[in-house]
Amino acid sequence: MLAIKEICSEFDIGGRYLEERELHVGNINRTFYVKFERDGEEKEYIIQHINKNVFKEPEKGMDNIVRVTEHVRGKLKQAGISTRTGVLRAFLSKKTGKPFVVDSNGEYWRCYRFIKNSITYDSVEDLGVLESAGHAFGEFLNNLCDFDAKSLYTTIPNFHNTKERYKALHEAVNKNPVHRVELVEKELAMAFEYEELACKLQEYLDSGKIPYRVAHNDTKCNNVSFDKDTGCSLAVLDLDTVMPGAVAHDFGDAIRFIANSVLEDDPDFDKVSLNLEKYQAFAKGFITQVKNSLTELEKQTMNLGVFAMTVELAVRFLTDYILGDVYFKVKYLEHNLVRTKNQLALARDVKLKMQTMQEILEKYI
Ligand code: GN1
Ligand code: MG
Repeated sequence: MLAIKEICSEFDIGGRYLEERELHVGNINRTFYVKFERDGEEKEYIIQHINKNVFKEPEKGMDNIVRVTEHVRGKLKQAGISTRTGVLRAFLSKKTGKPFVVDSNGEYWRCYRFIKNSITYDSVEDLGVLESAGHAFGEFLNNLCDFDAKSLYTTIPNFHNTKERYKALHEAVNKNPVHRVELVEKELAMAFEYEELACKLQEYLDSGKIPYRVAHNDTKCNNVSFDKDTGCSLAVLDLDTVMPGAVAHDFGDAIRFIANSVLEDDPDFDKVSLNLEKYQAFAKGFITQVKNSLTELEKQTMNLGVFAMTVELAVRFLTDYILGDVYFKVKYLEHNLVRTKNQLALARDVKLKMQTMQEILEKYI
């Protein structure tokens, strides 16, 4: 891999390089924080290596990101909100004028302005911060509600198509390339037990009963940046998967991550549960932002989204475990299996709490 300093020199950012450090965030791309100095001022940037194994056509993906961030920037300006902190800005290559650089190995890199004094959290305990995260994702969708979803390039086909995710699991089981199927019989049985309910949201989408809209599609709380001092949300990050999707996918993915009592890869499965206080805080921030643009049925399917996304992640982690860890970054041998068990435990709890979740949601709908 090329030196980050050299990659930086290809972008139109200028100044004197001071330091870099890798940020170990996300399961797909590699991310680096870089500091420069210009005219006596510190300038901070994020350099990201785009995983081509996952994002097959980085140029088209970057085109999505530029169009979407421009749209959001316009909305923020209208509302008098700072565009320096409220939305990502991608820098251009000095040579090509494109929002990415291709290195001599054919690898793709992008460069964003690092949002000053910002921080991201892998887990959040403070209910105010959780509400703010909900607000951020809800507002992001709201700002894009007049953006033509169909005009976006689909960076990963069938990304949240739960039925297709099950198909991929079946295929992995049949292939069994690294002889792990025999180790996961219990998990497979549980995943298949949940299949019908987990695929219901997809059926609503397939039959047109609920619409495809512009969705973020990866609403983990570490994909929002917060002001270090005030705890207020600033911008939504990680825009590679912004493409047509269901609002319930975004709500569900956020809840399965943020309202789990433990991290998604915590091996203490007895501690896994859906924390209803956290659920309520996020839901309040999110739903109050999006409710005016949702149809009745969409409102009724939000919690189905929580179940579907939790099961879908279990299915994706399990598929990857069976295939020999080819997609998600893993830190140890059983990492994907631990993630699977964690998400299955969460799905069980979500199913038990559906009714209570709906009662909470009604307050904000
Ligand atoms: C990946 O890269 P990161 O951590 O933001 C994945 C999400 C999963 C998540 C699980 C493009 O997101 O779909 O929910 O891991 N992103 C992609 O932690 O597959
Ligand atoms: Mg991320």
